[in-house]
Amino acid sequence: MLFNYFSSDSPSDLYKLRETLAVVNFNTDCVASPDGAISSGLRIFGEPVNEVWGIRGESIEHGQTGRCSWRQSSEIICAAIWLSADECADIEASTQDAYAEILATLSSQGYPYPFRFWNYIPKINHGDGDQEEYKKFCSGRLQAFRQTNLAEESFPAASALGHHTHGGVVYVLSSKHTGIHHKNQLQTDAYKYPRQYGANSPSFARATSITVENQDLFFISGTASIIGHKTMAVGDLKGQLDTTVNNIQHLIDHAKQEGCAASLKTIKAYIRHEQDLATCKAFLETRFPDTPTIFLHADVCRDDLLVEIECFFG
Ligand code: 3EB
Repeated sequence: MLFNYFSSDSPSDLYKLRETLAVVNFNTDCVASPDGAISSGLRIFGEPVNEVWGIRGESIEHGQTGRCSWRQSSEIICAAIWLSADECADIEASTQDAYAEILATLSSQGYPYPFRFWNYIPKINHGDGDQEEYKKFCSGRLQAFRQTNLAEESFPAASALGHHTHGGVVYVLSSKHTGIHHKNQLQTDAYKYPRQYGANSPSFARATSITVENQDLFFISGTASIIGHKTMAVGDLKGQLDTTVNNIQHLIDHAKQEGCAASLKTIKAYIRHEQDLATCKAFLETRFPDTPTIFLHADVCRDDLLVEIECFFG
């Protein structure tokens, strides 16, 4: 059984637990860490905790293939790869290489079906038009997916955010069996966004569900205030929160209709401006009072988006 929780214990203590699949940490540089933590480069608001993924009742094997670090249980692997600050200077080529390497590792380890990606890169909104870092990142990712013959319908759930340190990281959960990748009827599929959002569209599904050893898992991608392909409520935090949570609720209702039995376990909220923290916190505490939530300082990939929210159901 896959579980996710937030813990203030150190990554090395968390890895002493045999069930720990991955520890993602915050408030550190975005570089591979000797303690095995997946350092994100993001700053966390409030008490510093780590994001922990575990597999109940299993022991975890770990290793390194090329630049890719991984930990695996019988059914799920978590793999991570970092981009150095120098590599981030050419984010398109470096993203393509990193994705090619991580996808090759998932296959060679025997878990060829990625179901959830996280991407944290520096200066995500720097550059104009097609030269914006996020758009170049999207081009590199899409080229790697094409090269690996991963079709649009197989693009998994993802989040892509900017942090304020150097270097980048991609980490992924992947399985031996395929998941189901969901659309949101309220939003244009990201991989079909019109040309104005970049030469190569973002490659992700709005949500992915997968059943692993009889457990239903459901991952909602980083979700923002977008309806169709347009940003809604520009400059209006409350309006963006409403639209975002409405998008999330729509995905939850759709998953329930399809028979998904997973329940909401954790939320990660990414906030562009620190001064918006209190409002975001109050809003999510009202909407999801019983769900452990962390708030991270991050740049959202469209510069008019103030907040992005992702959810895990298990
Ligand atoms: C959006 O809906 C907002 O490029 O992997 C959300 C989740 C967003 C994932 C990605 C981007 C990504 O277009 C941005």
